Amino acid sequence: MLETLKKAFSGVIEKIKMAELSEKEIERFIEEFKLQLISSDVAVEVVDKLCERLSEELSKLKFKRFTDPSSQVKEIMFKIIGEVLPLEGWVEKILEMIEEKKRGGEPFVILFVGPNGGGKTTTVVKVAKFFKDRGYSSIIAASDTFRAGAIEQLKKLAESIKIRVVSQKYGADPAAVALDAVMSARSDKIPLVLIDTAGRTEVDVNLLEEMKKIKRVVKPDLVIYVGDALMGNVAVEQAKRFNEYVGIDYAILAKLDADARGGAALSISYTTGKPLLFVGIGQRLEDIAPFNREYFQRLLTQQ
Ligand SMILES: Nc1nc2c(ncn2[C@@H]2O[C@H](COP(=O)(O)OP(=O)(O)O)[C@@H](O)[C@H]2O)c(=O)[nH]1
Ligand SMILES: [Mg+2]
Repeated sequence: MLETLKKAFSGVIEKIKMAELSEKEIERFIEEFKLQLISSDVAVEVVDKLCERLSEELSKLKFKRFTDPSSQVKEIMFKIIGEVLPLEGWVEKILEMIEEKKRGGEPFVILFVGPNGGGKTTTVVKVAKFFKDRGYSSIIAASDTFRAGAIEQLKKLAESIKIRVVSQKYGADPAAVALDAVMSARSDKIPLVLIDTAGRTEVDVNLLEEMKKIKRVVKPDLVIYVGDALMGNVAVEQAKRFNEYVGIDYAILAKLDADARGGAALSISYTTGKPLLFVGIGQRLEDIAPFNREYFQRLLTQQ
């Protein structure tokens, strides 16, 4: 997972440990770092920002006396990453929001949007399990009424964790299905509604319009983009489009376990201005991780 990104970071740390920090050498390290980030499929604006900040911080370091440069360089790296990828406790914030709505007797509603095959349906059920394990049961709306087999796939996954799915026929209005689910949750006092939606191979205006309509009708508390980490910059661009057209609050990247580059994970927050909430790290329903500081530091430093 994230092998090339790890290499880029450890490369800088290793080299600075071994070298005196002459202006020229710093420049050379940063140039190398830049190329590695680009080959990790990190978005250009994020590459520029990271290199600019690294250069600033390293030139400051030169004037300090230190014994172990590697720990200081490591610290600098995490500091500048934190500037492009705010790694706060987003999940804890959502748990508080769910609790607050629950106290008011209303279900908390999350709309999931994203391309076809990105991992949306699996992620919705993973999120249902994640919150169920923390005491919040949910109802899932089968609002992908477009793709053949979508409703059965969702029901089968949800059944395995004993979560109810509200569905209608294929071709039904996705917004109506979602509203049905919200009404069921309200009358049965279920605190959470998760809306699974359709994607398309191409993220086109029709799909974006459909999502916009569901959002307008259902008025969810949150909209979350789910993309495929393996798609790199394409996933980042898609998230941007969904954000501009529909408006998103968070992003989730599935399939990080299969992603050697890590560019999308590093770029998505900075380019969309929206936090990365979870990452999918496998095909089992427990394979989801809140994307916070501890998790990311562990990812980048473990062998
Ligand atoms: N390795 C891996 N595979 C995943 C992950 N999330 C989803 N998948 C797989 O990706 C494929 C598409 O997922 P699906 O949820 O149907 O995508 P959707 O079309 O966006 O709803 C399925 O085979 C999933 O098992 C993940 O985090 N890691
Ligand atoms: Mg699906």
